[in-house]
Amino acid sequence: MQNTVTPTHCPYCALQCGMNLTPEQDGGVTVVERPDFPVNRGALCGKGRTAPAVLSSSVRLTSPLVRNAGVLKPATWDEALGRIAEGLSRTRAEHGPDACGVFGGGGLTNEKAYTLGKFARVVLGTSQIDYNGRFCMSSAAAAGTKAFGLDRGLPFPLEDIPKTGCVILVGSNLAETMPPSLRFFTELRENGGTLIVIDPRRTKTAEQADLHLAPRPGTDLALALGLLHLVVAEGRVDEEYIRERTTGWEDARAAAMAHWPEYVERITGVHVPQLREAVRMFCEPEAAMVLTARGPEQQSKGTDTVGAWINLCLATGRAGRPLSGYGCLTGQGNGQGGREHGQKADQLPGYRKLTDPAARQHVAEVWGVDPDSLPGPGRSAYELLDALGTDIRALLLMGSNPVVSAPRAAHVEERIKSLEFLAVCDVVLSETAALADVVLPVTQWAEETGTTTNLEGRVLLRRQAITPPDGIRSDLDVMHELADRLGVEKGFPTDPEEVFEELRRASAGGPADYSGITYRRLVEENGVFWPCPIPADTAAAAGDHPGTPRLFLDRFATEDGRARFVPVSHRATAEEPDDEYPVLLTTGRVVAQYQSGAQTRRVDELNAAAPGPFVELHPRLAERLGAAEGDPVAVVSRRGRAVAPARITTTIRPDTVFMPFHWPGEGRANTLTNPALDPTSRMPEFKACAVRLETVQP
Ligand SMILES: Nc1nc2c(c(=O)[nH]1)N[C@H]1C(S)=C(S)[C@@H](COP(=O)(O)OP(=O)(O)OC[C@H]3O[C@@H](n4cnc5c(=O)[nH]c(N)nc54)[C@H](O)[C@@H]3O)O[C@H]1N2
Ligand SMILES: Nc1nc2c(c(=O)[nH]1)N[C@H]1C(S)=C(S)[C@@H](COP(=O)(O)OP(=O)(O)OC[C@H]3O[C@@H](n4cnc5c(=O)[nH]c(N)nc54)[C@H](O)[C@@H]3O)O[C@H]1N2
Ligand code: SF4
Ligand SMILES: [Mo]
Repeated sequence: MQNTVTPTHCPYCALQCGMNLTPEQDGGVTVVERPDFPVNRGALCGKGRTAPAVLSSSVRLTSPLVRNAGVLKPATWDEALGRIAEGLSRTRAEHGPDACGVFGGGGLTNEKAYTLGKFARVVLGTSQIDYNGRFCMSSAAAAGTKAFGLDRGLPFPLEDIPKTGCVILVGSNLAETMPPSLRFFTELRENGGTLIVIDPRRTKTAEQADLHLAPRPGTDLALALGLLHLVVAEGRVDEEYIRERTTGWEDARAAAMAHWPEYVERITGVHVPQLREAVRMFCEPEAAMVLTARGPEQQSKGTDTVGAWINLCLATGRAGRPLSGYGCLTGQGNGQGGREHGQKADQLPGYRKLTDPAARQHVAEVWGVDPDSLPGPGRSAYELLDALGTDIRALLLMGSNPVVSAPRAAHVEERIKSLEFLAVCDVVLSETAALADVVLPVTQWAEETGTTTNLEGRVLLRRQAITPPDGIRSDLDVMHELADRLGVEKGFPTDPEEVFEELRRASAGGPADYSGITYRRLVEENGVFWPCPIPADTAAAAGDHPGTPRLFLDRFATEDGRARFVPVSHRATAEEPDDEYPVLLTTGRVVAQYQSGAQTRRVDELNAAAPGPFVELHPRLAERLGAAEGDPVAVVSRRGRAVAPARITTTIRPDTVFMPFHWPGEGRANTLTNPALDPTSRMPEFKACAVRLETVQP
């Protein structure tokens, strides 16, 4: 491995930028440009560029830790694994398998996510598994499945974006959250296309737009319905497309017609002429796209909201046609693959349903177990965290830091503390790992091999470039060892390619079919888009199917091949402002920190750029409050109180404040957020809750 360049991918977001790694004398790696990967063509954001800093032993865990007399202390692997096996088996014996919970992450490779789901169902026999992707794109996934019969973030490659006529970006700040992807939108505008951005804040992304609409947080559903109303009123409906490729238009149309532009203006704060302008820009060109991200999705009505945007695409004939369609910009490194292979409460590998008898039969056969032994669906992420310490007494957590990232975080933290047993696998001592009884230090991206599936549905191979430090093992090793100690000796390989070979078989015939993909193809072809089945012709071998960069061009993945309109109507957020809590809080990200910050808060360059939390507010609101730039401001909700310095800017609506969620402690945004759940996706309302502001003596 010495002195060779290893082409691989970034450990962070769903863009999965390509990068080359060269080994250093001291055992580390340097990131160098990798121009041959089409998504980023060599460009990287600061997080990707500095990712090797988290490999250095000074910031990471280097030994297992076991809690003794209340204190976490270094221990041998044997002792640490033994304690976990004992904690889980005792809980299971005393309280049944569902008293053991498992919590995963959308940053885990496909191999890990697959193995974690199998571990929960086969080794522990528990139904109680879910993961942080529930907090991420689950509303878009639910809406996509309803409308198209299939959920793949983008149904087309990013390279289609510059060639379409208009893109509506709903609640995405990709200039900060996926910086290299901005290029596609710049090229779109250079080619004469237009960009509409919908965000309560005039973000770096909104600055690039031809039209920026700034609705009140939590009102995107009304906005989309208002646009559809205008599409109908202005005679811009594609009747022929609706007849040939969809069902359910009449009901959806009737629901939209109840949303008059003036009514929508009152709800959203977006003026009618702007709504008309958006409709004109979206409908005039031959092709157009709607892309959503967390803004409209992380709402207690996220599924309906995305459904309304899909309705707009369907009514105008802008789905399943070249250069047109609806897509969701998935967030985490393996946000797409992580939701396909069985760490979600209701899923089996290949994006199969846990409640489908044929799916259970197929997967049980691959796993060599009785289908009846597989548990049914469990709780969603927040509901699982909320049940800790009561129904769920022991938890194995891998790839998430809910103490910082879960809604109503003080309550979740208290639930985690009330567990009888907590085991965490991580690369650093995250705020959640610090509460564990056992912490296991695991290998990272550059030290191990595995596949991820990026936001385009492109399956990629991340390759090992360096040897991990002594004393560290991979998540796959951990699950192998635990399975063994819990009496399941076979079926948990430690070699990622061996796991992938099994995943191929488990996914075969499912919606997310990976059976035609091999590690070799991933190297040779720079990634393969799923579905990629082995062709039915038995003479054909893996490798004959080209993969599917573009979905739905001939038919949708529903039984009749037609897309389904969903009749949806506006409803308020779970918590509207009132006299006591008169301001809306929304939350999100800054460019230099990643998620709960567990990794990026350990990188000096990133901390220098984004040292801590802040409360973004409009000068009018700041004046009423009597706060000046940099003054500490308390933000108080029904869940709790957070304090952070004021950042005063005219780029935010005067009725709204914004906080990034990357930090623990006093400035933790999630102390405030509302865990009101979407009824379908079980997504919490991260993007809108009622707060009041108070000044604080510095
Ligand atoms: N730097 C950085 N990049 C990241 C991440 C990170 O933590 N840091 N995380 C990755 C992950 S997992 C994800 S999911 C993605 C998320 O990527 P984005 O969705 O782009 O990120 P957010 O900042 O959560 O939200 C986007 C925008 O939604 C706006 N918004 C807030 N409320 C509303 C609303 O009610 N309606 C509308 N329309 N907009 C609203 C916010 O003002 C914000 O600008 O980023 C990925 N990339
Ligand atoms: N208020 C508010 N809250 C939010 C959001 C928001 O917009 N607003 N967004 C939500 C969204 S979209 C998301 S995706 C979540 C994300 O929030 P989290 O789930 O907390 O995500 P991370 O901070 O990425 O946590 C990943 C953890 O796993 C560790 N890790 C990384 N790689 C590996 C690995 O390979 N194996 C193991 N075992 N560990 C690993 C990291 O060090 C880190 O501690 O936050 C959600 N929370
Ligand atoms: S945009 Fe995402 S994938 Fe690309 S370098 Fe930055 S964090 Fe990594
Ligand atoms: Mo996410």
